[in-house]
Amino acid sequence: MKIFHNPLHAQHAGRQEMFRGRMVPCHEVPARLDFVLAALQSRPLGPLLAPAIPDAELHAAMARVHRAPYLDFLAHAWDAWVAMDQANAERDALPSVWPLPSRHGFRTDVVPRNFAAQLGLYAFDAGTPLMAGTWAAARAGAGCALAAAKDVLGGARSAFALSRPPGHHAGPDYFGGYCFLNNAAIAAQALRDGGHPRVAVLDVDYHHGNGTQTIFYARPDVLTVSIHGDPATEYPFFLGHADERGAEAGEGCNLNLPLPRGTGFAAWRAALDQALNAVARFGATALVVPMGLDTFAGDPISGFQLHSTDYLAVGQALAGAGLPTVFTFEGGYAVAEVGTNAVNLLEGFAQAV
Ligand code: SP5
Ligand code: ZN
Repeated sequence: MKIFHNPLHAQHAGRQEMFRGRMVPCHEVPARLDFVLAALQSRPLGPLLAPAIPDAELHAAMARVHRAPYLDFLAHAWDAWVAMDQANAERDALPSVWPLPSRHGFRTDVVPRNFAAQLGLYAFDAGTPLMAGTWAAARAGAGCALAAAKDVLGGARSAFALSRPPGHHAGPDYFGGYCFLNNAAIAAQALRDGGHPRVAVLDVDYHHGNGTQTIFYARPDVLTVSIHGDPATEYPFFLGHADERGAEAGEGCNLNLPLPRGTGFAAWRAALDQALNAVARFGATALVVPMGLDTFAGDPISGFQLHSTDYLAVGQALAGAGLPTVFTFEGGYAVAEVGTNAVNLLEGFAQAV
């Protein structure tokens, strides 16, 4: 399995996120990726590569799942933030005003000139700081996802896009949940565009993959499945319920499997079987796995009870789908264990193939 890693990831390093009225240290830190690299060094799964995708090709792939004004916003966000106030150069950008889209008549069809307002137009939380290197890091990460998809299109059984910031909470035109560009969606769309007629996304992060769901919600050619903490109590709260089944031509092509906080491996594994059955019934010819390791019992912000050895079994079960598979790197905030857990999952997959 080739591993496409993002050499620019550390340019995105948020200091603080807003949590219940105070600023707390960011959970989504550069060390997460370094621990995965360290685990891969002691248990190699394949060559480590830094992808080189031409600008035009990368931009076209991002534009297949994200709207042009949003990509433009991201590309210029840091400069606009500093232009508001030179003192902003020392601060991460975070929104503090939102339009409550589709409620109470607040308008989202007019992009405000005020940049603080633009942050609120394009973000859905105040936990996702944007800084000078965010665009470069996120963009290179999308390149990893695209390179992994191309490798699989070229015949590889699997590939791993090892990048941060993560992606599965980012929607067509919004960021949040530590995510800016939806790497898994970019990979899934690239697999479609490369000739796979039906692609499945099976999201195993603790949090609902709201961005991916929304991007493909009306699409009959991409199945989105997510196993996650019940949004009644867990982030992202406003999407991820079991009754969201897809829309229009995509009716029936979204499956949410919410589980209560405290769920252990036996019940989680049963949900994975349900998810894999749906992937098989759908007739997918390729699979994308947004791989969050925040289902780990030791995760500081999550509530499932998986243990490190369980991830070997998760990888093995995923391999049972028998599909060319792209893995992306999503959550997982027990930093010292995230490398072991990620490599356990990938090794479980590789050894079962
Ligand atoms: C990719 C991913 O896993 N994103 C998760 C985003 C969750 N953001 C909200 C988490 C708030 C937790 N803050 C806990 C502070 C405890 N001191
Ligand atoms: Zn997560």
